[in-house]
Amino acid sequence: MRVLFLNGPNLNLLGQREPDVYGKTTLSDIEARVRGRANSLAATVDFRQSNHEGELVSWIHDARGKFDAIVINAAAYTHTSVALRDAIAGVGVPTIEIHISNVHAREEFRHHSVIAAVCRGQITGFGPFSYLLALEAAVNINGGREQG
Ligand code: CA2
Repeated sequence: MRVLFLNGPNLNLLGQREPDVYGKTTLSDIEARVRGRANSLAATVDFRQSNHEGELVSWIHDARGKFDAIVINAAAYTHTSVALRDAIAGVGVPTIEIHISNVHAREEFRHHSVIAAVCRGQITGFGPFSYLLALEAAVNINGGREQG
């Protein structure tokens, strides 16, 4: 079970700016938690961040045949990127959309996700725990089981 975690623009600033909205946990902290949980689920994880739309598109393309699921926090590109939507739709790897904040409780422009319709589901508003919920969902949709 191989899961590719993709993080979009500005998520490298997590824990350093706007702690009232996004909390004090850094992206590295989140990665460590995901890796810990992945171990007990016998899953392997690749965890990446980019501020560049095209790089995210290329990573989605490259996931074909290498990963069983993609978990993506597309950040602001969630609301704008037809390119990410087309990549997710085209690659055929089940993809889970996640957000740290509850996008539906925020500004109206965050209520619409361009990628939601081509994802298996959306997890939003659980803080860093959204990443762990998505890992569980990724294993579940692939028929995985916890060891032990
Ligand atoms: O809640 C989420 O996970 C978001 O994907 C975060 C995006 C936002 O555009 C989405 O609407 C919801 C923003 C990520 C930027 O993260 C920052 C963290 C610290 C300081 C500044 C930005």
